[in-house]
Amino acid sequence: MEKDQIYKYNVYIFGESFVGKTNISTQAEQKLFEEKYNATIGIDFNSKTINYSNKTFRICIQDVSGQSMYRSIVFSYFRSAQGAILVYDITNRESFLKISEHLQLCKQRGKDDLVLILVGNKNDLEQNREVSYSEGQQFADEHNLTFLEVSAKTAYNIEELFIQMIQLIYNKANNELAQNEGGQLDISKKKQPFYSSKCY
Ligand SMILES: Nc1nc2c(ncn2[C@@H]2O[C@H](COP(=O)(O)OP(=O)(O)O)[C@@H](O)[C@H]2O)c(=O)[nH]1
Ligand SMILES: [Mg+2]
Repeated sequence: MEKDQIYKYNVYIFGESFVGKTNISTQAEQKLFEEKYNATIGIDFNSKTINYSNKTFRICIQDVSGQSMYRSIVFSYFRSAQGAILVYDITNRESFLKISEHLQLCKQRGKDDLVLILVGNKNDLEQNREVSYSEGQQFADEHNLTFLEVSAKTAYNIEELFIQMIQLIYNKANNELAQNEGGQLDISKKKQPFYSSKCY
């Protein structure tokens, strides 16, 4: 029975323009990388299906344009999202410094138990690195975020990123269920509620 069930999660990608948000989501979905820059207008949607631990998960990835004029549209939907990925570019210190603003917006506008992952992208460009791995890790530790460096170009850690996301969301939902019922956590016996039935 469980095999037929699909767990659907909405995940947003935030970060400054040019950090690689669009390429992370297209690499995840279609294994595509685009050298040429195309500015995202509004929001792009991609979805990624992952089979993990005998279950099927579908992540709807909402790729948000950096332009702030779109933020109000974005945030009207954001409240129901289960996860957010905060992306900076390891070759651009400015983009790293801006992460705290994106994080603040997520904390203000997202649901209380939103799963947050900090991502340093373009890890293939070691020679141009401006943000060390340990700086990223330290920021993540301070704010209680999961941290990964990835490359949308080589696909390094892209699959890992989305697997970690579904694990974190799935475990959180099951923990909450266990707590609400005052019982002990036993994932095999818990039924997880379905979230939204479609990508927006
Ligand atoms: N070398 C390298 N370039 C990347 C990577 N990810 C994105 N880019 C390039 O960075 C630019 C901006 O990427 P894009 O995904 O459009 O950024 P967005 O504005 O955050 O959506 C494009 O020219 C991409 O080809 C990466 O992992 N490595
Ligand atoms: Mg984009």
